[in-house]
Amino acid sequence: MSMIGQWQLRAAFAVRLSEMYGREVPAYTTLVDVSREVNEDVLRARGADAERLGSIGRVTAERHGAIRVGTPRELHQVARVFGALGMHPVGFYDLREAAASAVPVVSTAFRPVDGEELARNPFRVFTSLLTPADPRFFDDGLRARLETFLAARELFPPELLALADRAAADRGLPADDAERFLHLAVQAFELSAEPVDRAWYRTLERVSAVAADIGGVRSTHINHLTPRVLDIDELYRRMTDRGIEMIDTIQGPPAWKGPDVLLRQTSFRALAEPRAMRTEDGGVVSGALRVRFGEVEARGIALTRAGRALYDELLGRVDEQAARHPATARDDIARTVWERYLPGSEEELAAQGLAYFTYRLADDRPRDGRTPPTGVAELVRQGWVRAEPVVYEDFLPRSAAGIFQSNLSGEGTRDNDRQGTAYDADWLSGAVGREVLDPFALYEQQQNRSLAQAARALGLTDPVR
Ligand code: OOG
Ligand code: NI
Repeated sequence: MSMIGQWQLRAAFAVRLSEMYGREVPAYTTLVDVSREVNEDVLRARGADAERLGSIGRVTAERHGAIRVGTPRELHQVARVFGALGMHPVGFYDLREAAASAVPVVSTAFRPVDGEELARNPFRVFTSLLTPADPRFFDDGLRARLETFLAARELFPPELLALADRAAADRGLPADDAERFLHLAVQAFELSAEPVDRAWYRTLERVSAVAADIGGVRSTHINHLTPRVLDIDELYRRMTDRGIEMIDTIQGPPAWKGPDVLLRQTSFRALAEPRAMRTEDGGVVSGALRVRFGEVEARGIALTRAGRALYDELLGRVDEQAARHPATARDDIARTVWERYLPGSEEELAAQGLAYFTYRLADDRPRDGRTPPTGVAELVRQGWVRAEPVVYEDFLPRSAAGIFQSNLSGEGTRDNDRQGTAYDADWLSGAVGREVLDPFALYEQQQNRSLAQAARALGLTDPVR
């Protein structure tokens, strides 16, 4: 029987999850349609340039999902399911610190890590883990109740996990098993019809709407599924024109005339969804919860550590100026700051070591026996190699916190007099049961490999810098 490889499983899972989410949240389908229209228009207007950060095939299929789980055990199971799809945990995000309201989670993103796999299908899932042990949010009593509740539920059936382990070990599954695996995997992320214990949900909601969404129910669900768009400002306008209420801002870098860097995100507001509720006297009534929303994003070039430090510094400057000039639109302030401090071209970003590029031999490189120069910048300038930007595959904690926050119903409560529990990438690696990879190291590897290959092909022995 034919084997379905891991990347095919990943692509099929993304498609089926998208179909399922479209049935559950029809506005998502509108978002996908409008994104496709915008992408087609951008491709027509800009031609090949529109595909500089990914082929239109990749971008059209590209999605990221977001899920939230309650315990390290659940997170480890998630890692097995996504491991089957060739996705690995990358990056550590502490949203407790990035958010002003109560977002008691730490997160990572499961995604493919090598260039070829990303080009085949870049599906990724932002995955958050609840932190019941953080006393700023949960007192001892609530923590104990929450942990007992979480320990008693099962998010992923044993059959799904067994199939996942086989897919990871054999790098794929026979067609029949693949079908069963995909069915069970999508089902695990559907919104459950089981009535929500209203009193318990409310108790958690007073602390944090996110805590209630995670720990107030006996199952998990996809929170949002995000398409990628080539012009997010245009997307925002078109969604608004259709009468869909968007959050106030586009998170991340401002619109400006220089290169797109990192990630810009926005969303339509969380919609009220009907959910059955079990009341205190055991009856079931119909209620509604507002937790799921429709995010959309535009991706730019991956920044180096230095580039990222500059980005964070610029955000700080924008905050400072926005506080001093409350009457000026934040976006205008941001654009001015960007134009002043961020290099306005890919060449400059590369020359200053602020962004990642891969390098390949130019088809029309000199062939007259000349010896190529040894420095990267000169190799590019004299037409020996071409630089191609590396797309940012990860997330931004502050944007993530902003997206969480703008879609929460209440602020929740948080006791800042208490010391928060410290978590880091190492701790999360232990919880996930596999190493949480460093995104910068992955980008750097990709860049260095391409440079080494180009240097070898040109017969250069000196390391190219
Ligand atoms: C995750 C929010 C973060 C993003 O794209 O930054 C996120 C969530 O709401 O669970 O998905
Ligand atoms: Ni998201």
